[in-house]
Amino acid sequence: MMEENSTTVLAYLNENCKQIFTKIFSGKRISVEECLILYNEASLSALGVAANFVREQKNKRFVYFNKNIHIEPTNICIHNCVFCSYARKKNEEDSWELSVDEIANSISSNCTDSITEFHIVGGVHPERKLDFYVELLTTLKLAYPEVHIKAFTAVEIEFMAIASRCSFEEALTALQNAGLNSMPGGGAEIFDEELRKKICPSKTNSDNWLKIHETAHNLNIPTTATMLYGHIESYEQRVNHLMRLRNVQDKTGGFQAFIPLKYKKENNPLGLSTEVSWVEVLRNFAVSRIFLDNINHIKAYWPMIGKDLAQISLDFGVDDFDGTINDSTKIYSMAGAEDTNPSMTQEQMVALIKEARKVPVERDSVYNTISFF
Ligand code: V47
Ligand code: SF4
Repeated sequence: MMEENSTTVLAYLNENCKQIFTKIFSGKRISVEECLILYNEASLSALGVAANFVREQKNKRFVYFNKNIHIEPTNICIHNCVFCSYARKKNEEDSWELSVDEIANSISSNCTDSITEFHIVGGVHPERKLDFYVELLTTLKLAYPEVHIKAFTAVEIEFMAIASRCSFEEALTALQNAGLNSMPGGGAEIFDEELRKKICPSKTNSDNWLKIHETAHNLNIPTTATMLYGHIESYEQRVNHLMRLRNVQDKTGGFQAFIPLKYKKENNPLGLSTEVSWVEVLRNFAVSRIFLDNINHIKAYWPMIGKDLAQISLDFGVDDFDGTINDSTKIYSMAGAEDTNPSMTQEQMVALIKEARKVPVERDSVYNTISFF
C-alpha cells in the first residue's frame, strides 16, 4: 500500500522514474529494465526514500549484527583474480597456510564466550582436498559445538569437489555432516563470462556459482550472495547479476542476505586509479534493496567501506552490519580498506546504530534475535 509520506518524493522525479517509484511504493516488483533506469537516472535522495520504504516494510528500523570472528586458513590460491590483493603462490614471501591444529590454536586465543559464529574463507590451496576441510570442521565443532560455522565460498567448494572427484552435492553433504551450518557469498563477482575472462579468468563460472548455492539451499544450507562492483563492469552487467540472484531466490529462498562489495584498488594487478564515490556506494545499496524484493537483508560490510559510510548506508536500504570481527580478517586491509585492523566492540556497534536512529539487534547466523538494545 502506498504510504502518504512516500508519495511526496514523486513530485521531484522525471516521468520514467515516477512510474517506477509508484510501483515500489505499491509493493510491486520492478523489472530489469526499470532497475537499469534507476541506476542511470534516479537521484541519491529519491533512491534513499524508496529503499528505506522497502527496508522498513521488511525489517522495520532494526539493524542486525552478530559476534563473529573470521578465520583465513591460507592465502595460497590457484586463481589469479586481478582485483585480489590477498592471494599468493606457495613459497611466496608473505604466503601462509595454517594446519588444522594451528587454526584451532589461533581461535582459542581470539574466541570469547560471546562469539556465536566462525566465518571461514581462504584461498583455493592446490593441495587441500575435501578431507582437509572435513577434518577442520570436525575439529572445530568438537571444540566449539555451540558456534555456528559459516564457511567456504562456492569457489572453494568447486575445487574441493573437483579435487576429490565428487559432485557438488556430495561435497556439500560431507561438509554439512562435519559441521558446516551455512555458506558465505564470496566469489560471485559479476555474473558475466566476458567480464570474468578479464577480472577472474580461471575462477568458477557464473552457472557453477549459482548451481552450488542452489544445491546448498536444497540441502538446507543457507547462504549469502555478493556482487563485486565499482571496477570495469557496466550497469547492465550489475542488473543482470541481480536478476540471476533474484531468479534463484524465487526457486529456493535460501539467500539470507545480499552484500554488495565495493572494489578496493590498493595492491592488486587490476590497478584502477580511482574507486567509486560514497554517492555511488549508497545508490548501489538502494537499487539492490529495491530490486531484490525476495532477499530479506542487505548487508554493509563495514571493514570494507568504513564505519562512517556504513552508518549512513542504514538510510539507503541496509539493515545488517555483519559482525564485530575482532581484527580477524586481512582480505580488505591488504586491498586498502578503510579499517586496517577491523574490530568493533558491542558498545561501539550499538552506539553507531543508535546514532543513526535505528534499533540495534544482536542476531545469530540465521537471523534469530539474541538481544535488542
Ligand atoms: O569474492 C576480493 C571480494 C570476496 C577485493 O557472506 C574484494 O556474509 C573489494 O565474499 N576489493 C570475499 N572486494 C569476501 C566475501 C564476504 C565478505 C563479508 C561477508 C560475507 C558474507 C562475504 O571479497 C571475494 C571478492 O568478491 N574481494 N578482493 C578487493 N580488492
Ligand atoms: Fe583466490 Fe579468491 Fe583472491 Fe580470486 S579472489 S585469487 S579466488 S583468494
